[in-house]
Order: sequence, then structure tokens, then C-alpha cells
Amino acid sequence: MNFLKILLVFLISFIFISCTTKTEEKPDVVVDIKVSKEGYQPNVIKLKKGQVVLFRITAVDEGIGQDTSQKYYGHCFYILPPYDIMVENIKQGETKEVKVKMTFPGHHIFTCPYCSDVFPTKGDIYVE
Ligand SMILES: [Cu+2]
Repeated sequence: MNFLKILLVFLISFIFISCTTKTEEKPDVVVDIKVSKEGYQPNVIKLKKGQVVLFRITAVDEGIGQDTSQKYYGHCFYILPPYDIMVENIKQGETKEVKVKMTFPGHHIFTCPYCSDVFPTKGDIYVE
């Protein structure tokens, strides 16, 4: 019985670890991205499957506003599922980082859900 419990815990942690794309591994590549109401620069990013990528996102303008008492402000950086990576609330002039292991090949979209319905804040990631 105890053995089964241990096995179950092991299996659950294994599944959790293998599903997550955020990583503590050293980055293979650094990608600097600027975001403003003009969109992301660059907005097409080509990467290789298995690479660990450090994304550094800098907000150039105020985005949806700089009121930090609000839940959401500035810009953000969201890679849609299956990555489902979200960097929230990047203030003007601020740079936020996220490290992602590119485990899913193909075409993926990143966007700023705060303002992408008004501004062209969308981009493409190609993982081959
Ligand atoms: Cu935005």
C-alpha cells in the first residue's frame, strides 16, 4: 500500500515536471522584445525545438496605463497554449524576463491580451 502511494506521488510529480515549459535551465538563446502600441518588435521569432529561451520584454510606452493600484497595467506578454506563458504588468521602461523551454514545435502566437483588441500587439513564434 505504501509502495503504491510512493509510486503515485512519483508519477504525479513526473507528469507535472514534464508538462511544465517554464524552466530553471541555463538559456541557449536570449530574445529581447520591445512592446508598444505599435506592436512587438520583433514580431516574428524563429526558434529550435528543445532550446531554452530567455525572453526579455521591455515596455516602451504606457500600454493600458500606469496605474499600479489596478490589477492590470502597462503591457504584457502571453504565449498562447500549449505554452500558456504569461508575463503580466510590464510598466513603461521596465523589462521583465521569462525562461521557456521550447518543447512544442510549430507555429505559436504571442500577444498582449490587455490591448491586442485595439493595438497590433501580436506576434508569431516558429519552433522547428
Ligand atoms: Cu499591451
